[in-house]
Amino acid sequence: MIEKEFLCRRLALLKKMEPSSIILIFSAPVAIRNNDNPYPYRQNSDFWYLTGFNEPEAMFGLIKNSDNCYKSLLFNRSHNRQAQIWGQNYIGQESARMQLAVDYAFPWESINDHLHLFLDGLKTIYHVEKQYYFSDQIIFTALEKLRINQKKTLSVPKILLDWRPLVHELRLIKSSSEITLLRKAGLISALGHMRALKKLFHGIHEYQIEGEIQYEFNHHGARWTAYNTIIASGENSCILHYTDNNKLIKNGQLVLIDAGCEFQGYASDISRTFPVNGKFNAPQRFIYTTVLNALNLALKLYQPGTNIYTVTKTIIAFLVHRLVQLKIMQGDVQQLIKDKAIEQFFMHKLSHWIGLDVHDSNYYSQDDRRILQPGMVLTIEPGLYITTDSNVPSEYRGIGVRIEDTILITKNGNENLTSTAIKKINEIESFMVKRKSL
Ligand SMILES: [Mn+2]
Repeated sequence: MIEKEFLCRRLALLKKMEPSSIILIFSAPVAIRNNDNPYPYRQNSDFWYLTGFNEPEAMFGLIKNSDNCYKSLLFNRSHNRQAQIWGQNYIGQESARMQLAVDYAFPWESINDHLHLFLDGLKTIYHVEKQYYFSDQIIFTALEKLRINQKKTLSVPKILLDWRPLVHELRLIKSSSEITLLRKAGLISALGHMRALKKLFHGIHEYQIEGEIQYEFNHHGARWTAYNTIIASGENSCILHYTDNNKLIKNGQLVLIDAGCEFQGYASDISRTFPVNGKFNAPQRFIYTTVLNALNLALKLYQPGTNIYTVTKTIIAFLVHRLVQLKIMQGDVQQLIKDKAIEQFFMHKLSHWIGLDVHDSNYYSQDDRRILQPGMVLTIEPGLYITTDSNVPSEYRGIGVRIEDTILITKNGNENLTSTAIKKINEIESFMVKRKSL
């Protein structure tokens, strides 16, 4: 039987829906890597959140009739013995009704024949336009069928709304079972970084460290990464989404690692920056300490009642103040803050939500004034990236540092889900001395 939690989520969503409405959510299509060879399948997170169903070519619908009667609807692939032999074991309609607790289930290939009958007479359709080409086609076909028939017996819903504000609002606050999975994802990701630290030497390629991290994730039951791993040595660390990972790691460099696993659908996001030879030199140490202190300050500030905007303001003031002291920035601190001069060295956001997606609840991703409350999970990721062409004292050029943890907002503050990955300078340096005997 389906876990109760999926049913609770559907009920919570139904409460938010307009009377006389239907919400339509499509599963993700298979993505082709080359020729007939697909990428590993990953379900659409919203579809998963409401169904726990991992097949492509499916549509989940929730209907709220005007008399507050609720029904659920699924179109999915038919069970097929021939396909099963090739490893494609679709559950089909009969099992879907039981396993996924839906009232109606129809074969996917009949969606254009049947969907319009479920829209007939309702006032509102919730659909996200332009998410997938095929899903727009299906909705337009159904609406067209109703329009053609309108004069006879069928009637067309007049209102089209986006369901993301409703679903993403629910996803913003994690349940206790989601928190359990996020904790595990955080721990496994942290262990991946610890393995990277153990295996980091000059003379190997960045992708070899990527492989070590992948090994550790798999070893603990996390098959996939939550996003493409970044292993950026030396000045590559100043390229924010560097995923080439194909350069040789050299003595004396810092290596910026941004890697997190996906555990049972839930993401973690960690960045660490390590010195290849086991010791930070003076300029590396100044930059690293600045970023680490910024992270520690944010860890103190994040708690219920504040918001990302307020914490970010404090962190930027701290960074500017410190960079002026280091003579990396020049001028009046208040003026530099006003002019957003920090964007030359820190050009991304301090925090983002995380959950089923690494950038989670994306309908609310721009809303940094949202008041934090227990159950929200977000990252803290201050960074400083000083490109080789920066107009700063030469010893700082080519240094890029990001340190990132994933936290859960709790009743009294926050819980760091990724603290197992060490980040204090003395801890990193002594670990790297001892590691040969580990
Ligand atoms: Mn992040």
